[in-house]
Amino acid sequence: MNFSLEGRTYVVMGVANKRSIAWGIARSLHEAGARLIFTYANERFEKPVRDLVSTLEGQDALFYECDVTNDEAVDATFQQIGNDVGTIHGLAHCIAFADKEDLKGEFVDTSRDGYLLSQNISAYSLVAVTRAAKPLMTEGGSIVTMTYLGGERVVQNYNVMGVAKASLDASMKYLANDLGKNNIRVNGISAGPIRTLSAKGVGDFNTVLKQIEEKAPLRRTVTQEEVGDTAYYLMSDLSRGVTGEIIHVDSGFNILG
Ligand code: NDP
Ligand code: N5H
Repeated sequence: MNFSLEGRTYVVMGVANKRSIAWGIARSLHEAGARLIFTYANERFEKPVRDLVSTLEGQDALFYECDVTNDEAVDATFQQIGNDVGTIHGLAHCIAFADKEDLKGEFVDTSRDGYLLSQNISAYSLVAVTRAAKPLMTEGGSIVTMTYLGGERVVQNYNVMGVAKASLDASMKYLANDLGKNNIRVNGISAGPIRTLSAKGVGDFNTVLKQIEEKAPLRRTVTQEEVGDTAYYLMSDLSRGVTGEIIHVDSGFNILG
């Protein structure tokens, strides 16, 4: 069995900066020998992403702008990727967004627009990119999305994002069922709290981190590298019998009552 990712190509969506979980995934896949393709929401993120990727020795990466709220942009991006590289072997979807106002107070106050915005970017986008990537995955492959415990149970302040992650988790399972016959696996990684740009400025993040350090079985928070290595497992043939699954990389916090 060959666990190297040499000769394989993976699309990584959602690198904002060096703290991004997507960047942890990119580094793990790079270490395993994969060729990487990066997408970002807006052209102003191209330079920072290119600068980061230039630190990956010998990586012959490609870069594309792709706002996941725009179906034409998603389709055009994957068509272009197909023209440029032909076959891809997987995709890491590390994208979420909600209005800051909806990440505090009571969920009952969520507006229709705020609810739909978070569903659009954080959940439906997985369906859109999976559909667009499928024709390029001619040798089978693996799609990985990022989720959080707040989609399984109520976590204070996560609110509208919790409902979006519940949608994302269910979408992941329906996609896994559809694409299994094409030998494409679809799985989620449920990460414990990690300080990233998205997490910055959201209510009580320090309290959440402290709670993990005090209560989680491993008594520490997790890192982008640990999530990255689980993504490597899910992309590799080590996980060839695993689909429709959510793996918690959270120091075991989710088992607590
Ligand atoms: P980052 O802020 O680093 O990444 C979030 C990414 O979402 C950004 O790269 C941003 O792109 C992208 N994004 C937002 N809107 C769009 C859009 N319309 N089109 C394309 N991309 C978009 O944060 P994280 O690394 O923390 O987040 C990655 C994933 O991990 C998310 O799904 C998050 O919910 C999940 N997660 C995070 C946890 C944590 O504690 N940090 C815990 C569990 C799950 P751009 O910068 O180009 O705008
Ligand atoms: C219980 C918690 C803490 C409270 C809730 C946090 C939810 C965070 C997720 C969303 C995706 C954050 C978000 O959309 C922030 C934006 O409103 C503002 N930020 C931005 O626009 C920045 C610049 C860009 C890069 O961000 C995005 N997303 O595009 C949850 C935490 C313990 C765990 C956590 C932080 C989970 C998660 O899903 O990220």
